[in-house]
Amino acid sequence: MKKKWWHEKVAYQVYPKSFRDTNGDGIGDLRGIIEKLDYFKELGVDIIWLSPIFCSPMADQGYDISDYYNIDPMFGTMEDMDELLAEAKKRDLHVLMDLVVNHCSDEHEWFKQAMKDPDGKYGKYFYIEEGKDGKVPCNWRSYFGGSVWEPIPGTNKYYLHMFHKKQPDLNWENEEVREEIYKMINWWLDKGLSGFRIDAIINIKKVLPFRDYPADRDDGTAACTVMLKDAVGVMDFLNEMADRTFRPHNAFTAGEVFNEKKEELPDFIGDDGCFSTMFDFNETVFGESDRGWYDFTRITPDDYKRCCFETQERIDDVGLISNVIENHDEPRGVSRYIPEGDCTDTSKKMLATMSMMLKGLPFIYQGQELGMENIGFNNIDEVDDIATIDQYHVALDAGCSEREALDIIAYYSRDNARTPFQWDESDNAGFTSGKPWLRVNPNYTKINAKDQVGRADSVFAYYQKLIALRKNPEYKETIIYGKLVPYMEDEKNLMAYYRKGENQTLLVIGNYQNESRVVKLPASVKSVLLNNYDDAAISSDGTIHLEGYQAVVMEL
Ligand code: TEU
Ligand code: CA
Repeated sequence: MKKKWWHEKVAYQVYPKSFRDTNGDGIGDLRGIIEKLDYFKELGVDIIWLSPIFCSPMADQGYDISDYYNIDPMFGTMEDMDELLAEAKKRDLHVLMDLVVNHCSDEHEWFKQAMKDPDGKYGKYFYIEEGKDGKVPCNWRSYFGGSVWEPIPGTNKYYLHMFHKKQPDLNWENEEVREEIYKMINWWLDKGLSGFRIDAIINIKKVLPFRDYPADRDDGTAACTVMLKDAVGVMDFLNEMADRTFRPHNAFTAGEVFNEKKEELPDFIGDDGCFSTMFDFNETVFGESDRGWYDFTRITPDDYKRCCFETQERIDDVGLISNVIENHDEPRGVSRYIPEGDCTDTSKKMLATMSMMLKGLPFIYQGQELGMENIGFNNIDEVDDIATIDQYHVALDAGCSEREALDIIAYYSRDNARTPFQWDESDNAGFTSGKPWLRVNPNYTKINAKDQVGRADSVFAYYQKLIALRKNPEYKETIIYGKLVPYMEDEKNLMAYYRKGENQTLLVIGNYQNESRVVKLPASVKSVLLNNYDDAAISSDGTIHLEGYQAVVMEL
């Protein structure tokens, strides 16, 4: 793998709407981010990814863009964006924006023109199909439920939306569309962006002509993802885009790729791949079922371990993987991957160690560094997210009670990650002086940045140490071969792996349970580099006594 400027860096995802509000409208804004750039430096991160801040009706929280060339007034102005880029550059922070080009908003000018003349120039910017015998063109189900086809009033035609009906898919088969997209990407890169996180990009290649797939639900629909296995040629689009935009700018790109085929990995993230990195979603998609969240299998510590290692071994040296514990599409990781009732600062630090020391580029999601947790829901009216509301109804339709349905969405909803950032113990956690757009987690008086920054035993301080260790010149060359310590592989609730370099071998070990245990070490210990307890009881007989949820990084 060739070294690039982003290797050994650590990235941080900002969800602007929930990060910090400076004008009292209850919505986070760019000025709120500008004022906190030193917070990112104090944590030790290098790359900042901003979830979308372009003009948008916010049907899907900004992932429905109505103007790619302007900042939505709710977040601020283009001058604010220019100031953010300039202030970030002064601090050697790289800024990424979110590239959402599988679809745009139905309020984008292109789509408005298309609806006026579905057969005209702009109609060809989208997928517009005639119905079959008065029915939709095919039985695919949107990511957010219901058909992917929306009727065009006054015609027997429909337009395609893999996501919400206010997110019409752009027709990537149309070269004019691709040219429009490349022009926009270059415009932003020329403004000084370091790159992009690339949204839902695996969906841009459709199986044509559109056809039904065997239904996986009683309503006769099939998950739209089912077509991905038959969609051939996405790499042609991605390489063309990279050649026309990313590569000439040496831009950093993080692809949001799901369902990729193993043989495609070099094309995605290899030395000559179209992206700099892609995310490990193995732990995220574990236990999924097309029938809905009510039918999912919840992940255990051993599942988590296996998912992490399967990715590490699959990626091996092909390219750079990006490891996440959570993001804006997922629940809070500490509430998901730590067994119920065991969620403490100690176990949060253990989880952070297990993920952050893996080979790859860590993306920390806002609040993860504080150990922010799921919020829970008393009723569906507390939920804003379209995906969660859909899954709530899917659970009820499947026969779940109201309480069961609320418990299911409380565990999986991405609104858990979108509650306002918890800055301090003042009203609304210091996020806003107004009414927050989404409920603040009531635990903000106990979990907030003001309490943790500067406190040596806080989760925040532990993340600082983890990031510093990853960057420590003495150890940053250690790369994991992705192998468990062989005789520990089948030990229940024990996660242990090597990081090996030319001259060092590190052992990363986590006791993923409340009960303490004694573990035989594979070699003698030169030094303990990180520990979420005050000390590590290493005995002369070559064993270590691990307390509940103890994590230790040692040099062997
Ligand atoms: O998510 C794309 C995606 O693959 C979905 O499965 C997503 O994980 C799901 O909608 C979560 O319930 C991207 C963005 O990250 C997501 O926020 C957007 O909703 C989606 O694309 C549409 O732009
Ligand atoms: Ca605001």
